[in-house]
Amino acid sequence: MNLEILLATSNNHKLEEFRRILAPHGITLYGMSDLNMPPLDVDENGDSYFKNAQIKLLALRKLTSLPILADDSGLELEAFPNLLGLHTSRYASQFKDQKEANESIIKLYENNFALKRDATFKCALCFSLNEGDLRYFDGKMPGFIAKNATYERGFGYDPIFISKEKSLCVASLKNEEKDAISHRGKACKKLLTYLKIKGLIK
Ligand code: ITT
Repeated sequence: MNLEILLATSNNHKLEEFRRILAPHGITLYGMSDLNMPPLDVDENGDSYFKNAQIKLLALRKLTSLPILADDSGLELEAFPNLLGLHTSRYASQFKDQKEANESIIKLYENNFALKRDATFKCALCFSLNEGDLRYFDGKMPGFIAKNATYERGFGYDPIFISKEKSLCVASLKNEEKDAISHRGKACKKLLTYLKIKGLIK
């Protein structure tokens, strides 16, 4: 039994993570370029991660009859509640590259020992089997902002995020270790349970 799904994202790191999480369950995930679709061009102006995931998904719903999955995710900083969150990817776009964005976050905490370093990665998934069908799943990963960045694996803000569960930087975890505890991995677990109940995967 094989289920084919189109992933509504322009972020290849997300595509890679979803593929490694979903492939063992008999799911073939297509990126938009696999279907010769141009990159997503949508205004992510929803007031929640779920709404933004839905916006990405609905931009493609009329273009394919395949089931579609969309992810909206972000990093929330307890000490700076309005800085990232829904604007997480926009925040990085004002810097030369992601590394510079990561360093800017580390600097926020330097010399300010009173600031709480608590942070949470959040992921909202929107899934549509066909037109008219929309389901939502979410996951989160609690942790802390690191004092120094670690560049080994992962992407985005992984190098500056310490997982509470593992007490290690997420960028130093093996792929399967990240997927077992990550916001995306946890949301995918809920999606997989739903797909099993629907009889779409074993
Ligand atoms: P799409 O909208 O095309 O899916 P995007 O990268 O813009 O791609 P988001 O709007 O959901 O996606 O932005 C989420 C940002 O949060 C993303 O660009 C990363 O910088 C960061 N992020 C999300 N999940 C992450 C993870 O597992 N590890 C590190 N950073 C992550």
